[in-house]
Amino acid sequence: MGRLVVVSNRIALPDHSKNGAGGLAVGLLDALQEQGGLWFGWNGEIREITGEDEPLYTEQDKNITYAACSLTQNDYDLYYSQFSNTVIWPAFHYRLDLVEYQREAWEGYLRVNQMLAEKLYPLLQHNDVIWVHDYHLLPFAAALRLHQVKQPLGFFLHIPFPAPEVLMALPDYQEILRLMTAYDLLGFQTERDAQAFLSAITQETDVVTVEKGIYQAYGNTFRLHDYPIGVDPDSISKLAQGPLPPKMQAIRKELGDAKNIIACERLDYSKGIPERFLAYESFLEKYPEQRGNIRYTQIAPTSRGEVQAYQAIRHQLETETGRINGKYGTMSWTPLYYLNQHFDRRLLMKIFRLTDIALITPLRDGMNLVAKEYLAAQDPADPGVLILSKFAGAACELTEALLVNPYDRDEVARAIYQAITMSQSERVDRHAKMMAILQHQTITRWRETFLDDLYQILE
Ligand code: GDG
Repeated sequence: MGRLVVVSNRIALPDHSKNGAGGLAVGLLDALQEQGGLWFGWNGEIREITGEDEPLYTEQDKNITYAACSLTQNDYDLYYSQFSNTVIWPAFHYRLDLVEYQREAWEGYLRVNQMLAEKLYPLLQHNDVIWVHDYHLLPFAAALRLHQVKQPLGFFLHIPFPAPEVLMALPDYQEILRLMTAYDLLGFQTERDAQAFLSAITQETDVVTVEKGIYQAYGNTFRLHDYPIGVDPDSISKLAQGPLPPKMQAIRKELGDAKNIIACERLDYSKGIPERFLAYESFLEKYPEQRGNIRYTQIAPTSRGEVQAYQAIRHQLETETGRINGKYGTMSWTPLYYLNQHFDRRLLMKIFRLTDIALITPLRDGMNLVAKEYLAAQDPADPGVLILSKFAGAACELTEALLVNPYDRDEVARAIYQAITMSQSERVDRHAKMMAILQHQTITRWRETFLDDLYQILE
C-alpha cells in the first residue's frame, strides 16, 4: 500500500502532548502514523510579502512528513475569510441571509486552490492516495488534475451539503458541482447530504449510474457515499473519569445540587445559541417552579472573530445573557452562565460527566461531535440526557436522544422538562442504545471505511 497524503486547510503541526488535540486530528494522525504519509496544508500564518514564492515549511515526525505553507493577506481574505467562510459556510448551513458574495472572492478561492495544488504536486509519489478535507478545498482535485495527477483522490465534506434550491443561490454553483466531480470518491456525513449532492448534479447535467454509488458526469467517474464521523468513546470515557484536579473540585461545588445543563461549541451562528437562550427563557416562563433548581452553562470559545457575522453573534449573546439573568436571577441564583472561553479538553470531558443535560441544538450541523462526546463521557449507570437538534447529522444515528426542532422554543422547553424529570432507568436505557451505536461507528471505523473505499480505486 502506498503513502497516505492528507490535505486540509489548516494543518496541525506535531503536538507531542497529544492530550490537547481533538478527536479528529488524533484520528487522522493515527491513520498517517499507521501507513506513513504526508500532511499538507496551511500553517495558519499570514505572510507579509506578496508575489514571492516562499518555500514550503516541512517537518518530519516519525513516519509522518508535515508540509505547510503560509498565505498572503490577500489570499487569506479572499479564499479563507470571504469565499470559504462568508459564502460557502453560511450557504451550506442554510443561512443565505449571511452570504456576502463577491466575484473577486470566488476567483481568489480558485486561485489559492491552484496555488496549493502546485505546491503539493512535486511532493507526490506515484502510488500515493490523497484524502482532501472540507469546504475550503472543493476545487482542489480539479486543480491537481491539471498537473496530470492520476492518483486516487478522495474528499470528505465535514459540513452539510445543502438542498439544491439553497445551493442554486450561489452564482457559481454549477462550476462548484463540476469541479467536485474531479474527485474519485466524495464522502459526506449522512445519506441526506450525499443525496442532496446527487440530486443537485442530476438537475444540472446527465448523470450515468455505473452501479449503485458510482456515477459519471462531466466526463468524470466518481463514487459517492456517506461516512458518519465518530469519536473514540473509550479514550473520552477515560478522560472523563480521570482524577479530578483541584480546579474541578471547585467546579463540582459550584454546580451544586441544581440540575445542570451544559452546551459547548465554537461561537458560530450555525450552532443556534441565541435561539437556545430564548428556548431556555421559555422554559423558565413555562415552569416557574423550576427556577432556582436549574443552571445552564454555555461554553462558546470565539472562532473566526474577524468575520462580521461572528462579531454580531458575540454581542447578541452578551446582551441576551445580561437580559435573562437580569430578569430571572435572584440574589442567590444565576440561571445562565455564558463563558466565551476555550476549555482544556480533559476538563471539558469531566464537566460533561458531571452535568445532567446536554442541550445541543444547532440550526444545521454536518455531524456534531460534542453530542457524541457528551454521551461517551457519561457514567453508564447514571447518565445525563442528550437533547439534540433534528438538523444535526448526529440525529440520524442518535435517535434515542430527545430530538427537537431548534426553532421551536416550546418544544425545546418541554424537552428540558422531560430531561430533568426522566427516570434513571429510562436514562440508562436511552444512553446504552446510543452508546452501542457510538462503539460501532467510531472515528477509527470512519477513516477505515473511507480509506478502504479509496484504496479500492487503485485495484
Ligand atoms: C465541523 C462540522 C462536524 C469545542 N469547544 C471546545 C472544544 N470544542 C471541540 C469539541 C469537538 C470540536 O471542538 C467541535 O466539533 P463539532 O463536530 O461539534 O463542530 P465543528 O467545529 O463545527 O466541526 C461538524 C465536525 O466538523 C467533524 O466532522 O461534526 O458538523 O461543523 O471535538 O469538543 N474543545 C476544547 N475546548 C473548547 O472550549 N478543548
